[in-house]
Amino acid sequence: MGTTAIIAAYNEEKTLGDVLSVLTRSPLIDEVIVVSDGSTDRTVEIARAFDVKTIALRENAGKGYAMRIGVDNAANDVLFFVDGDMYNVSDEHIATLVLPVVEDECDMNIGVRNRGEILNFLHLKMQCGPVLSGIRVMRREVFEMVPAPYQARYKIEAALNCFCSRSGYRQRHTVIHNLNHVIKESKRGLFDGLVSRGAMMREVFLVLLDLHVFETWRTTPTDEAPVPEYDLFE
Ligand SMILES: Nc1nc2c(ncn2[C@@H]2O[C@H](COP(=O)(O)OP(=O)(O)OP(=O)(O)O)[C@@H](O)[C@H]2O)c(=O)[nH]1
Ligand SMILES: [Mg+2]
Repeated sequence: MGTTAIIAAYNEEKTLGDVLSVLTRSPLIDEVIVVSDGSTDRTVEIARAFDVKTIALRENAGKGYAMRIGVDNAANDVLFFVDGDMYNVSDEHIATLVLPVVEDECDMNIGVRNRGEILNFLHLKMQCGPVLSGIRVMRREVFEMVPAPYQARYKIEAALNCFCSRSGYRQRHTVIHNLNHVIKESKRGLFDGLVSRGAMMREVFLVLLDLHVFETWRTTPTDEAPVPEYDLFE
C-alpha cells in the first residue's frame, strides 16, 4: 500500500519548506501533495520548488475542503495529513505514524504532541477533551466516510474521530515527541490570532455537539461538497 502525504496550507511560507524537505526524502512516502488554500504569500512558489504535486485553490476554502481536494488528487490509499505550520517533523515521526496504518495495525493513527505524562494521561486515557491533532494517517475510506458538510474548515478532525469509531474502524493515538507548530497568534498577530482561534473553537464546539448530541447526520441528507476552482502544478 502506497502513502500520499497531504499538506493543506494557508499562508505557510515560513515553515512549508522544512516540512517538504523531510516528506520528499522519506522512503515511506510515495507522493506529496500541497494544497494551498488561497494563500496570498509564497506558499505556492515554495511548494513548486519541490518535487510535489501543488494544488493552488483560487479562493480560500477552509482547512477541511483543502484536505479533501488533496484526497481527490491522491494516487494512494494511505493518506498522511500534515499541517504546513509544523516544524521539527522527523523521519521517526513519519515512521511511528505511517507504519501502523501501512502494516494494517489500525485504520487511523492520530499523532498527539507530547504534553508530559500527566496531561497525556488526562487527555488520552481519561478522554478529557477531544483529540483534534492535524497530523494523522488513515486509510482513504476513513476520510471518505465523513459526510461533506462535516469536512468543512475545522470540523474535519472531530468528524473523522466520530465517524471512524462509529463505523468500527480501528483508531490509535500515538504520542509524538519534539514536534512543534507555529500558533495562530504568532502567524497573524495577537488580535487576529485570538479572533481566529475563537472562531475555530466555536466551530469545533458546535460540531462536537452536533456529532455526539443532536446527531443531525443521522437524519439530514448530505449535499455534495463544493468543488473550489484550482490550478494544478505537477
Ligand atoms: N487558519 C487556516 N488554516 C488553514 C486554512 N486552510 C488550510 N489551513 C491549514 O491547516 C493547518 C492547521 O491550521 P491552524 O490554523 O494552524 O490550526 P491549529 O494548528 O489547529 O491551531 P493553532 O493552535 O493556532 O496552531 C495549517 O497547516 C494551515 O495552513 C484556513 O482557511 N485557515
Ligand atoms: Mg497550527
